[in-house]
Amino acid sequence: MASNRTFTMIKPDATADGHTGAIIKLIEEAGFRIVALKKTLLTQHRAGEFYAVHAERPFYKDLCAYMSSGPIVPMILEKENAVADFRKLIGATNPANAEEGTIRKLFAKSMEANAIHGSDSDENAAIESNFFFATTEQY
Ligand code: RTP
Ligand code: MG
Repeated sequence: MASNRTFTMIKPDATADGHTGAIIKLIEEAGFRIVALKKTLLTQHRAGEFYAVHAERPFYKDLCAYMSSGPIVPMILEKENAVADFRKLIGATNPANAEEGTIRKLFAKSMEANAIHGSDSDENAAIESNFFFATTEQY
């Protein structure tokens, strides 16, 4: 059975450009309930832990530098079929391939600075939620 929660974070390009409110509005209008939310900074080391699955990829070092370059807004979201529906809402990794109306089509600047993250599985949604939020913050 699919879990009803996913994890997201608004990335540094989008917070720097003042898109945080607009992105949260789209998320709520799409029917997601915000379970947990904060604004925080990742160190390069902690960004590396978050994206450890990509450690061997050529873009990993740049990704960690970018993800620690400014504030991020991590959130836990709730909705039926949350993981898949949220990936649809954000669109393709490369904004050039993202569908009209998706968050990345609207706000992403490049393949790397692509405005927002969305978990790719129920298992990773739980791991990523616990990376940023204590159990007592996930209500
Ligand atoms: P995310 O994990 O952030 O939701 O993105 P995703 O699943 O759509 O893409 P993924 O393959 O997991 O890549 C993670 C993030 O790494 C950056 N990236 N840069 N320069 C490149 O070729 C490249 N490829 C990926 C992006 O910020 C991507 O979201
Ligand atoms: Mg991913």
